[in-house]
Amino acid sequence: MAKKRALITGITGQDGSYLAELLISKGYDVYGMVRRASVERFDRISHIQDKITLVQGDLTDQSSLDSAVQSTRPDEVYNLAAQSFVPTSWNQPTLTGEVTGLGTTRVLEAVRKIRPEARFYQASSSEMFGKVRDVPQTEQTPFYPRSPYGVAKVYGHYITINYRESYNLFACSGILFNHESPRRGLEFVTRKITNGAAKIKLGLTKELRLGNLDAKRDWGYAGDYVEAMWLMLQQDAPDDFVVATGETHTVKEFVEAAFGCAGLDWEKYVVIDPRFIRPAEVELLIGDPAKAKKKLGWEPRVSFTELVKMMVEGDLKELEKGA
Ligand code: NAP
Ligand code: G4F
Repeated sequence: MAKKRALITGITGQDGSYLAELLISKGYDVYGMVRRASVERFDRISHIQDKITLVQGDLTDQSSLDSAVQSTRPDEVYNLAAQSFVPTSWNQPTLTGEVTGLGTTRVLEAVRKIRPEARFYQASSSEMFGKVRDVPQTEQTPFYPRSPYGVAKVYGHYITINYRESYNLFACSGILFNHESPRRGLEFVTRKITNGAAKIKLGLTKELRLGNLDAKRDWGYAGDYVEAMWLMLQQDAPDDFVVATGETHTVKEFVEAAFGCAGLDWEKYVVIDPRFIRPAEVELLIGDPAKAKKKLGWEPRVSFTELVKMMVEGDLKELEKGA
């Protein structure tokens, strides 16, 4: 049987790198879309670069997306590319709308016109629940986004459903709660904390400046979550799924656990800095993954404690290597 072909937008990101590894292990031909940059930053995929094929494209440019779909003829398209950092979405609200919102329509258009038989995955977000209407949040919970990023993701979610219903595309929206890993971007709170704790442990810095420690998040491991993306596209019919652990923790609990792993008392080092407080906050996220468990047979494997430990150890190792 011919090998399946998958196109991943956002392959240089955290999730793109784990998804590419997963699809390679399943025997796919993996194509990744990358943006042109003056200096290439393929750190997360350098270990698999000889096993994947990269094509150039940008979510703001329709013709590049058409070419990417035309040249790769994918059976599955995973749209992971986005302006994904919530605070930046207040500084660059129209760019966020263009990339994270309209970019989804552009990828869907390329699929509709050129490869309508391809299955499509949209990287939707628990940030869409914002000021939450239900606890825990399910596929039925109404959205109330609290950032330009959240608003753009709501658009991406509904345009995915609309293309499914209008054109009969096999299009799925995965509503994923926060997921982290040693490959998480340094500006996101978990990695900022584990990297900060590791630097303090190694004497490279003296403090860690953070914003709201009371916000609660449902944090899982990115390696587990990309399996749910793949499973969604293997079903008989397209559908939307919440992917979460069902557990929530405050940022403060994450800080305590991470500093604990490094053998440090966090209260001596963490400074609250108003610069990191957001104009509007998402106070509480906790997802109910019951549908994903029942229909996809998906369950998270890595616990909160294991995740924190994996990230602190990863940062210590990386910093010690660089020292
Ligand atoms: P990430 O590490 O920030 O990666 C984002 C990717 O998007 C990068 O590969 C980036 O490329 C690419 N990108 C940005 N703008 C682009 C553009 N204009 N054209 C083409 N590519 C562009 O994000 P992630 O954590 O892997 O998340 C993957 C997706 O899931 C995102 O859509 C995110 O919004 C969504 N999501 C994430 C979480 C989470 O907790 N991680 C939860 C729910 C949903 P460069 O390397 O060139 O910048
Ligand atoms: O790690 P964060 O920046 O992630 P956030 O805003 O929840 O967004 C992430 O998860 C979404 C899924 O719900 C994704 F869609 C999105 O792409 C991204 O991956 O912040 C988490 C919490 C916030 O409440 C924030 O106010 O941590 C709080 N926080 C406290 N101090 C901080 C800081 N966040 C950051 N980034 N930096 C701080 O210093």
